[in-house]
Amino acid sequence: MQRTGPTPKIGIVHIGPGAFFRAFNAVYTHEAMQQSGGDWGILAVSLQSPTARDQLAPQDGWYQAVTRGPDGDHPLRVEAISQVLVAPEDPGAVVAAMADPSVRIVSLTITEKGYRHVPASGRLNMHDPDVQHDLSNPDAPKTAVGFLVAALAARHAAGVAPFTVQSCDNLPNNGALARRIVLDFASAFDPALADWIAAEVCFPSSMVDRITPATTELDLDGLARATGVRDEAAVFCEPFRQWVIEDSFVGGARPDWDKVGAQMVRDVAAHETMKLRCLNGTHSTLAYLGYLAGFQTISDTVAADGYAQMLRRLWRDEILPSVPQPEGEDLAAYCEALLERYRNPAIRHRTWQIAMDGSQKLPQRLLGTLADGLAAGRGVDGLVLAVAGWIRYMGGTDDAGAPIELKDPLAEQLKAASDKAGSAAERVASFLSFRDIFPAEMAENAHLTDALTRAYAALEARGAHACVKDYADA
Ligand code: CS2
Repeated sequence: MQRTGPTPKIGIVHIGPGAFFRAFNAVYTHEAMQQSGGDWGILAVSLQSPTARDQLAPQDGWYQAVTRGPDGDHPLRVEAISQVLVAPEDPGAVVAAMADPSVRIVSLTITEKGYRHVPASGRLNMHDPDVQHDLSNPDAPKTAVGFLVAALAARHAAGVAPFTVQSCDNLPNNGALARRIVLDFASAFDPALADWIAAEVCFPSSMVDRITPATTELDLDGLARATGVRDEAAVFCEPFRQWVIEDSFVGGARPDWDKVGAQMVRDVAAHETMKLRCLNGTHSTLAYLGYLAGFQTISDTVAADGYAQMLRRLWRDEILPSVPQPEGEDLAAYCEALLERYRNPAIRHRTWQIAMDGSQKLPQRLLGTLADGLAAGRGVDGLVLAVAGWIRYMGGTDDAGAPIELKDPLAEQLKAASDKAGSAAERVASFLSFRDIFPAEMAENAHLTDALTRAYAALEARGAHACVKDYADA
């Protein structure tokens, strides 16, 4: 089955065509074009794998975004993707596409590690081997920042207005982070270009939210049986979605996302903090303390005795006191709704998937909240248990003694540190010494080091589930 309508003219290049992008950005843009028209077709760019291209190209870019709620599956046919490129096959073609004046926005879902930044500082990691490659080979980049600067350089040279760079990843002040790494990169080889970017390019921040597990063959088989059509590019997500976007675009050029439910605001910060700390912070907590206890999915974990109670205490006593009030949000109701979203049995979101890349996720999901709690003299036992759970997880063995397949840019270094440590105290001290993750003032906090050591020892002695119940019942 092919498209039902014409292929839309390209107005957006999106880097990172994974499941979340197809369940979120592309759905909003598809609906905005349905509502208001406009040349907002998406050229999707994969920086590494050909998978998305191989799934989408044979079907001319259309696919189904299937929302899964208690009342069953609801497929939406999405036709916003006009083309897919695989950057390593022809990086020059990607740069040329991004330099085309018809492209008004370049958006990113490249995950936390895709920014090649130092999590604790937010600066570009100039020692990253691929960043080094791109600085030496600016016409054949490998990284998102390399492509952004190469395309902006081409537009500057051609006297073409720049595009807007729109980060859509789970990072605080993600627009400012994108701006920072782009300027760090550009300054390294063309200060005049960096000045132009700083003056002319918009980097709006946005808060993005839709739980979208990785697609499985079982999902695709079930959809094919239900619809009679095999759709290799389908994605499966929860009904809930929320997009809060800083309304700052070059020339004001963007799709009418606000006409299909997105919130255009002046300042996204409070919404970002709410989502990163209330949702992603507890997601990571459940991922580590659930996986260690043998629970494969978020819904299985929150159904187990003690976990929902732990979440409610964590939100009430340790997270919400650190979250500023976003306009229009009822924070207590937001957290209760999160618990219902986690309970959705139709969404099989693996704890292992969420546990991935913890070294890149913990600073904005848990450590910022922990630092605020310590500074305010609040109790932080739940946050400490969550961080101790991550340290235990990175030891590579679950509570049943089964090996864990660790996925993290720092997995090798963290596992080595764990293996080398002879005691809980040594293990905690060695993890706290990773300055890319833990700022010095946190690592030198004796109260925290002691609390983490005690929590780690309890996890080792009693297992994650018992520790969760202890915290929930305290
Ligand atoms: C999850 C997020 O994989 C993870 O780290 O916590 O992808 C989460 O599902 C989304 O941020 C929800 O909006």
